[in-house]
Amino acid sequence: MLTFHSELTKLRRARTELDGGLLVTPYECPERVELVLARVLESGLGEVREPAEHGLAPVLAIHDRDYVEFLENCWDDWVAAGRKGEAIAWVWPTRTMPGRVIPEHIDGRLGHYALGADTSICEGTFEAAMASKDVALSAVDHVLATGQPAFGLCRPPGHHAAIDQFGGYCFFNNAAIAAQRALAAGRSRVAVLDIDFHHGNGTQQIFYARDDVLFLSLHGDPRHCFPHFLGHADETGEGSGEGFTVNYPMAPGTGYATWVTALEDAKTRIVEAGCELLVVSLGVDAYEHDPISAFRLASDDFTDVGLRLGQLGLPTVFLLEGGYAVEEIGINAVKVLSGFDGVG
Ligand code: SP5
Ligand code: ZN
Repeated sequence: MLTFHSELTKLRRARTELDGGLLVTPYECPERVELVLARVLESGLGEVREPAEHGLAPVLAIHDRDYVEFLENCWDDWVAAGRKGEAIAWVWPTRTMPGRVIPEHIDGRLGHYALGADTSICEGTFEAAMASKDVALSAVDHVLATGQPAFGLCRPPGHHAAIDQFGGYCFFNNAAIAAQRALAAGRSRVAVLDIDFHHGNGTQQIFYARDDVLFLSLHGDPRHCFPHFLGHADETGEGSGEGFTVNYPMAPGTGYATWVTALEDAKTRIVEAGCELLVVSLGVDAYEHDPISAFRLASDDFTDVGLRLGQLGLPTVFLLEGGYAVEEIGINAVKVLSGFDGVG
């Protein structure tokens, strides 16, 4: 399987993440890319290619222009306001203070466009997010052109990014951008299967009222797990999208036997909906030793995941999402890909 990778994805190196009341070094770091790339190369998965530059048009097919402009200018605006640290949101519209007017001050704008305080914006964030979506677009273009699978080594990840919100380490929703690309290329229905430990709230919101994208997510129950406010089983889509969102929230501590039952149910629904292309939001943070997650998948389970996804027989693009147990992130991601290729 081909891998698409860009060094430009490493342009974001945030120094701070608010975690448990402390400012820690972010879990989502550029070393993740190096670890996955090293494993791709040493496993002989296949050729590694640079993505093309795809510009902003495919981003604007998913995200609002004012949001994209906010991301492009946020760091400069923050510096111009005389701030010393990284840009972290700290005041929000809330249930009692709905926020009808987008603020002009950077502090208010950050709260408007952020869904949480886990993700700081630093120099290079916009450029890295641009490279990440280019990786996703070149990977899906390869699948569309050849029918062969591809892996987009995306970073920063994308599935928490909504139409006009960033957070959960995500800025542009790479999976949504790729799915939209497949529709634009003539596919009539696409599945986005999200196996990251965290619910893909952004992807769900983007496609919630649509029937051309089937979104399915296996994740930690939001009663206990980030992002906490979306991803319940009774969220099934709205309007013509009714039935095209499928959530499998599972308790912290869930192991592979339960998890794979959800995966098989998701596969059945993908077949029943007649999806013509599969986008896999490939987080590997369901791994038992992931530092911020709570499922108990073992390393070898990831090979089986790939094998089971391969059974669908669909043109498939894998896009990296989360996965933070540094050393194992490359091993586990490549296990899924090798399992899919039938060489696991
Ligand atoms: C793409 C992706 O996987 N995003 C996940 C974002 C999660 N951010 C909040 C993490 C909270 C971690 N708290 C863990 C406490 C252990 N020190
Ligand atoms: Zn995750």
